[in-house]
Amino acid sequence: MMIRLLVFIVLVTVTYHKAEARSSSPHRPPHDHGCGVDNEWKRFRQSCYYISAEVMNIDDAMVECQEQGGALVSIESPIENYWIAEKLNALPKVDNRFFWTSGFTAADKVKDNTYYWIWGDYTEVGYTNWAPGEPNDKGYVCLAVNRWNGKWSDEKCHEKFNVVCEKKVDQ
Ligand SMILES: [Ca+2]
Repeated sequence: MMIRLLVFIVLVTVTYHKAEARSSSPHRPPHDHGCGVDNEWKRFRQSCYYISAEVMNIDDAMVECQEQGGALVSIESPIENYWIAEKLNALPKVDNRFFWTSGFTAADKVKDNTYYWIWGDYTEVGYTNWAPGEPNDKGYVCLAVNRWNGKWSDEKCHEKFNVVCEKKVDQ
């Protein structure tokens, strides 16, 4: 009788723990937060972010993000800007204070040829966080974010900076 009771308790315990393990990770393997397992992407809300260890110009930055499975970052809200700046700020050692984003300028040919800023997916830049006096450069310029305060600056696209990549989380 005692043995039967013990077997019953063990079975109930094992079943309970199995059910608990299933419910805590219904679809994904452990450590996968929607950004893939065992890589350097970090999750924030509905996006994953990757910060390159290497510096490069904007053309190489685009290729780097594509090879990593994403695209250059678009910063669309204060909270996203804050989160990114916090991550950049916490980096142990990088040479530059600027990091590339997907922002670039385009001329409105239909209107008066004035320039405005768009993100890599061709949506117009809405929320902005320009540093005082920015944007102020001429020619082929791209949008960089300052690691120390999250403020934006236009910088020559051929400059070599680290890169922030973004990819949307699969729903
Ligand atoms: Ca500038």
